[in-house]
Order: sequence, then C-alpha cells, then structure tokens
Amino acid sequence: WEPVDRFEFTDITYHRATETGAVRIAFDRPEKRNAFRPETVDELATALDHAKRLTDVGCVIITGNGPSPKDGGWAFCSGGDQSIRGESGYEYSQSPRDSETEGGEHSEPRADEAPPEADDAPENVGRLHILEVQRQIRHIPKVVVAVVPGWAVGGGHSLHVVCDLTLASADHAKFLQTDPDVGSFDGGFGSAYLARQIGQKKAREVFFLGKTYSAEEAADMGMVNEAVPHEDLEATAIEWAEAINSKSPTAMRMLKYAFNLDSDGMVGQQVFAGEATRLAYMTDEAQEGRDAFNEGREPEFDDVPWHY
Ligand code: 2NE
Repeated sequence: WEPVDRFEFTDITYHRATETGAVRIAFDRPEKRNAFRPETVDELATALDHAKRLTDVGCVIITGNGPSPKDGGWAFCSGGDQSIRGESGYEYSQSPRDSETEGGEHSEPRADEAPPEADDAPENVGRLHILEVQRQIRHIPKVVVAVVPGWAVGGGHSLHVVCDLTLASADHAKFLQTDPDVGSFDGGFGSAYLARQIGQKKAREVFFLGKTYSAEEAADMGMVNEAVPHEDLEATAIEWAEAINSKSPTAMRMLKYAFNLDSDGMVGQQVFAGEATRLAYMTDEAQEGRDAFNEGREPEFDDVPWHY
C-alpha cells in the first residue's frame, strides 16, 4: 500500500495499491472505536470521490485502523461520535467557516468542487451526511468491500451493510445495532436494505433486540460474506481485490448497478440507464447521429440492424 499524499487527512488514512487496482480507506480514530465526526465524513467523501475517478481501480476497501492504543480494542466503525452530537446532528469541532479562513484541515476541496469563497463557507450546523457517503458507496462504479477487523456498530453497522461485500475478522469482528439506544435510526439502507440481505425477522431482531453477533453468526445470517482469521484479513481483502480487478470493468459496473436497481427505484434506473447510454455512445450508430447533427445532414441509419 502506498499513501495517497495529496490530501491532509486527520481522521482517515488513504492508500492505493497500484498493481492490485485497489484503494484502502480506513477510519483512523481507534481510541474511539473509529466513531465518525463531520470531519471524518468529509474526508471519507473526498477519498471516495477521488477513488471514483481512478480508472485503473476496480475495488475500494473500507476498513478501520487499530488496535486502540488505549486498550487494544479493534473496530471497523462505531457510528456517529456521540461526544460531539449536537441538537440536530453531529457538529464540527471547529467551524468550517473558521477553518477555511485559517487554511485549516478542511481547506482541501472535493475533486469536483471549486474551493468555497470565504463568504460561502458552510455554517457549523449539525450534520448527518454519512448518509451521503452511503449513497457514494452505493453509486461508485467499483466494488466496495467492507473489511471489518472489530466492532461494526450503529452507523458503522449500516456502512458495512451498504458495501457490496463484507469480509470480517473471525477473532475480533462484532456486529451490533445501537441506533435506538441513542435515539437514532437508520431508516434507509441500514434497516430496509439489511432486511433484503437477512430477511425481515432477522433485521428487526438486529434493531429491536440489539444483540451482538460474531463474524460467524453474521456470515450465517447473510450480512457477511466470509469470516477469516484476523491475521489473514488484509491478505484476503487483497486477494478479493485481485479477483475483482481481473474481471471485465464494464460487466462489473453493469452488474453492480443491476443489483442496486430493484431497491434504488427511479434513481437506480437512472444510474443503470446512464451506463447503458455510455455503451450506446460507443456504437457506430450513435456516432452517426452525432456526426449527422454536427455536419447539418439527416442521419443515415439504413445499415444498422434491428437486433433481436
Ligand atoms: C462500540 C462499542 C460497542 C464498543 O464497546 P467497548 O466496551 O469495546 O469499548 P468502550 O469502552 O465502550 O469504547 C472505547 C472508547 O471509545 C469511545 C468510548 O466512549 C470509549 O472512550 P473512553 O471511555 O476510552 O474515553 N466510543 C466508542 N464508540 C463511540 C461513539 N460512537 N462515539 C463516541 N465515543 C465512542 C461501544 O463503545 C458503543 O456502544 N459505542 C456507541 C455506539 C453508538 O451508539 N453509536 C452511534 C449510533 S447512531 C449512528 O451511528 C448514526 C446513525 O445510525 C445514522 C446516522 C448518523 C449516525
């Protein structure tokens, strides 16, 4: 793994394995069981947006660094950082407006955004934008693998649910939903999509009883693909990334969006259709349509077969 050093992240680490065609994005707050604060979520969004644009990368690994220097505990992510939760969401430790003007840690713009003018810098309102990251994971045209070395809890549990695949440490991974304990509820992918994975009764049990499940139990339920010994976790993730990257990128992208389609409604159709349009643009007939328009003539489609 080589660090991607164009960003100055504080709450995550971001690495790339060029030969494997994978990136590794890791929560890096192990002393808090990798709980996320708004800064963490911004960094995740930036890394995912950057990874999306890497055309030689087919696999995004999301994991949690550890163990905790305090007590040796492992975590994927324990959800929203409750210590900075305000009245309407999670609050920045420093106002983004202040950090913009001081050239602080939030000065790195998203790849697709112009840096905000000082007057446009966002107010420090409570945020729940981890849900935007869930949508990034859902729509990124690559296979996203949650590699769970320890606790996956609350919003951290929902994050692994929304990833395409989950690989877990048989020794340390534990799965737990605490949302209703802290007055929170992921009424989207974290619950409804989980129910598609493990069935209604089991998904309701996860939220309504708040039991802790081992990696093996989670695999039996169908929300984890495989539990492997802790020391083999990262090597197995790399093997998976290599397998993913050996396949046809177009087929993999179309498959991901096809799997998403029936639970993403019209947005799922739009994403799938966008990729279909891209494929259509590559045909002679679409290029004839473009050329005819640009040359000011009628398009000539007579030689194009009506395939069946
Ligand atoms: C994760 C869990 C089960 C771990 O338990 P354990 O016994 O292994 O560790 P411990 O001692 O509880 O935690 C170690 C340190 O991490 C902090 C703790 O406060 C503790 O700090 P110190 O006492 O050492 O200073 N820590 C752990 N999780 C934290 C958190 N989420 N926020 C802030 N500090 C945290 C156990 O720690 C636990 O149950 N954690 C809380 C899980 C939780 O309720 N998460 C929020 C759910 S709501 C959510 O995530 C969400 C959403 O669902 C939708 C949108 C946005 C957010």
